[in-house]
Amino acid sequence: MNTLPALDNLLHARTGPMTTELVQRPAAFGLGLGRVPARLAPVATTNTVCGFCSTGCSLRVHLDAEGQAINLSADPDYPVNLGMACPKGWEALTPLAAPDRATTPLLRTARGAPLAPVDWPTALATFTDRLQSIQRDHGPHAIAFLSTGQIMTEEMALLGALFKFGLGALHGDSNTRQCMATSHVAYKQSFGFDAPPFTYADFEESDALIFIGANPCIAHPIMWQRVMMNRRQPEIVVVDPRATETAQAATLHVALRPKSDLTFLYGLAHLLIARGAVNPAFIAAHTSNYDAFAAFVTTFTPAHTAAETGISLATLHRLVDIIATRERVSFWWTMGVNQSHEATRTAQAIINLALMTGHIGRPGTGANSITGQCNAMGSRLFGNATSLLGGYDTTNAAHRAHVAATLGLDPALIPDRPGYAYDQILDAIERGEIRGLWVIATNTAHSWINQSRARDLLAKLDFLVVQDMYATTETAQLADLVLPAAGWGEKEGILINSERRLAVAKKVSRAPGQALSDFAIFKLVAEAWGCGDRFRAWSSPEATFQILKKLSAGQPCDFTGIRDYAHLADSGGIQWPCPVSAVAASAPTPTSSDAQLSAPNAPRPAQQRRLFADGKFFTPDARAHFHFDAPRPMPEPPDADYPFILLTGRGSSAQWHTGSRTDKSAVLRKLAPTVLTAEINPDDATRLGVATGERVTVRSRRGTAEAIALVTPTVQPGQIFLPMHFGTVNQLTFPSFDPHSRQPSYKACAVAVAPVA
Ligand SMILES: Nc1nc2c(c(=O)[nH]1)N[C@H]1C(S)=C(S)[C@@H](COP(=O)(O)OP(=O)(O)OC[C@H]3O[C@@H](n4cnc5c(=O)[nH]c(N)nc54)[C@H](O)[C@@H]3O)O[C@H]1N2
Ligand SMILES: Nc1nc2c(c(=O)[nH]1)N[C@H]1C(S)=C(S)[C@@H](COP(=O)(O)OP(=O)(O)OC[C@H]3O[C@@H](n4cnc5c(=O)[nH]c(N)nc54)[C@H](O)[C@@H]3O)O[C@H]1N2
Ligand code: SF4
Ligand SMILES: [Mo]
Repeated sequence: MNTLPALDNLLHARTGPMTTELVQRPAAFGLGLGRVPARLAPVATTNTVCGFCSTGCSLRVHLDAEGQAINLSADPDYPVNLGMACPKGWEALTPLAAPDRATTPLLRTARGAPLAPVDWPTALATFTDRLQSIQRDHGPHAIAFLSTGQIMTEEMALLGALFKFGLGALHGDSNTRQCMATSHVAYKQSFGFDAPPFTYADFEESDALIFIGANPCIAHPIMWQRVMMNRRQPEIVVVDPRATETAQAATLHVALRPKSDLTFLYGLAHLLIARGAVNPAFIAAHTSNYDAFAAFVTTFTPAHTAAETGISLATLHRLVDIIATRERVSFWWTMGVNQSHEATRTAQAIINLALMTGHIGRPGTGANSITGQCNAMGSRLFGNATSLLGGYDTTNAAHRAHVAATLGLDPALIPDRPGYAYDQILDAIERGEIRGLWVIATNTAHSWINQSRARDLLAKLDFLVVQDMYATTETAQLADLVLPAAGWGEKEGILINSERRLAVAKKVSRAPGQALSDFAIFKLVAEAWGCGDRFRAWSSPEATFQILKKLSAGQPCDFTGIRDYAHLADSGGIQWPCPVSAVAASAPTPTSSDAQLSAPNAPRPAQQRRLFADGKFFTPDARAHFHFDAPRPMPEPPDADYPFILLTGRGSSAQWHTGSRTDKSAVLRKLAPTVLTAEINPDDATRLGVATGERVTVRSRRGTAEAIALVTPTVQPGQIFLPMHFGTVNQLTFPSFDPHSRQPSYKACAVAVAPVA
């Protein structure tokens, strides 16, 4: 084992310069900084991309003489956020300084013993000894990992490659399964590649924007700002059981019954066909299977659709009018669609509407899945979970050979089948098949569905490693070994936003104590494990970026035209695809002072690019395919004992998921309730004798949560809304999954509500 020299280098490197491109711009610091003590006066500024949501806003971080971040402001020159940021972005530096950061590795030496600090060599030796002994006793596939859409692309690629091609294991998945798996599968089947087609300019260029199961006011506030900048007097339609902040700002709110979306969308298709509001030329030239789809939707009559969804005929006709008459119609969806027992077909029903009307490939159109986490797109392309690095097919021998050759590896090292999905990994733990688990940048013991079982299974493991910024997360508290990770702002790499834009996140702060970047930890594991030679070329994040670039060559996501990090930084980020021809065709741009340091005269591709302008899709016949299936009933409908449907989702723009980062900011804590709040309709509240501010229990067949009632007409009678940011919420949720994407259906289960006596 040859870890020590590498470790020395890594720890030493932490004391070096924070960023390689400190740009002197003293004149820029007059604004926004207030009274900064002289010793903290910024001497430089650098641009980075936000590490919370998938919008991918650019932030200008102001640095002291040592290159440490002092504070930040929103970047006015970036094509995504145009000088805006939401509260999480403005507060992005605060969670880095939290007192509960993991600053050394922590080890539990016996069951029930507390976690105690150990040094890195001990942590690495324990990691390899325990996981290798599990593999010896139970086979190579008895260990698994669960990772994230919140680390750098280079980090997720290295993890996936290390685990499968180095540690010789098969099963690894990420929280992207909870989030974007449905979009991934839906696009892949319909378009031939996981390719969200839009660019953010489409928010401004649409005549009608139809949001389905999406609440961008809260979850993607800066995308919503872009909608507000639309000057075409657009219709804004929100399809959501709740009158969300977004629905309240819409021109039409379609408050359908939870999980009736598939019927609703087929009903719209039926009406569009009946009205002759389809685009036969587009269908004939660019799609397949339309006739079967048209025949299938004949039974989705307006009367049937209205009865199943609770939507009036007048509303159905008004919406069909909008789609039929507006020139540029765009469809947008998020978790209200992706988290469902029939999610993939629902997403494809949206895609089908865009295809049959030809609303795709033109400005202001598209069947557009909005991503969730800052790098969900990176994990979809390079997580090495469902598909092989770079979107290749792991079951295809030619693809495996190509990836192996690009990486300089023996093809035999590349597994010929995908590993288990998240839920299947947990099932395998239950069976005793998987006994060691490595959890990276996700908080399973809060965010996974049906928590009691999830926690029982984590406790059943022989060895649980958690690699996180904080030792206090629910999952870290259950770990046998905690590896302290640097977070966003303390390391560098590429994040890919919802519109496929690659951008560089920079190191602007030193990680605390002995915390290391995930990249560095993966490299150390490779050395400790004895497979470091296979990853020699992955010597730094930027060297890894060059490897990923090679893997992208010739794929729909080809970004070989991006020269390096400096090129990206100078270009306002770059959307894929960006093959060499995309930049060769464009003129050199005037260089900014950033560029003069390292990327003189690198040509920029156009800043806003959408896919499918030529009507050619990524399927073998270049046609988009219509997919459909009959709707199925909700797996756990309400009944006499559990009469309410529980909806869950984002509570406020200040709260991020399980709160491990956002709860550390006093500013963000002031912007949202700090206790679990249950939103309930006034009719139900009156019937139950509950008033706002009073305590209620929300009970399902799996658990009970206590909450404070918030009586509001924004939820329909018979429904309850709980924000996901509180640990008890997933005690209640019912574990059902979409059969194609295996994404959990977090947003529908049966509960009972009662006042606390
Ligand atoms: N502030 C903040 N922003 C975030 C996040 C965060 O935690 N906090 N997380 C990020 C991530 S990872 C994600 S994935 C996105 C999620 O972004 P969104 O999907 O927009 O957020 P959610 O609140 O989960 O769900 C959206 C809506 O789906 C509705 N819904 C529930 N059931 C149904 C149904 O059956 N049909 C329809 N049509 N709608 C339904 C809910 O009422 C809810 O308003 O947000 C990202 N942005
Ligand atoms: N009921 C219900 N449950 C849901 C949802 C819902 O709508 N309803 N939504 C689901 C969705 S869409 C999602 S995406 C998931 C999110 O669920 P999680 O992924 O579990 O949520 P986070 O709180 O974002 O957890 C990320 C963890 O990574 C750590 N971390 C942050 N940055 C780094 C880093 O750079 N390195 C390392 N090693 N660690 C880091 C953080 O401290 C945190 O502990 O929740 C899902 N769960
Ligand atoms: S909208 Fe998303 S990317 Fe932009 S500042 Fe807020 S959290 Fe960050
Ligand atoms: Mo998500």
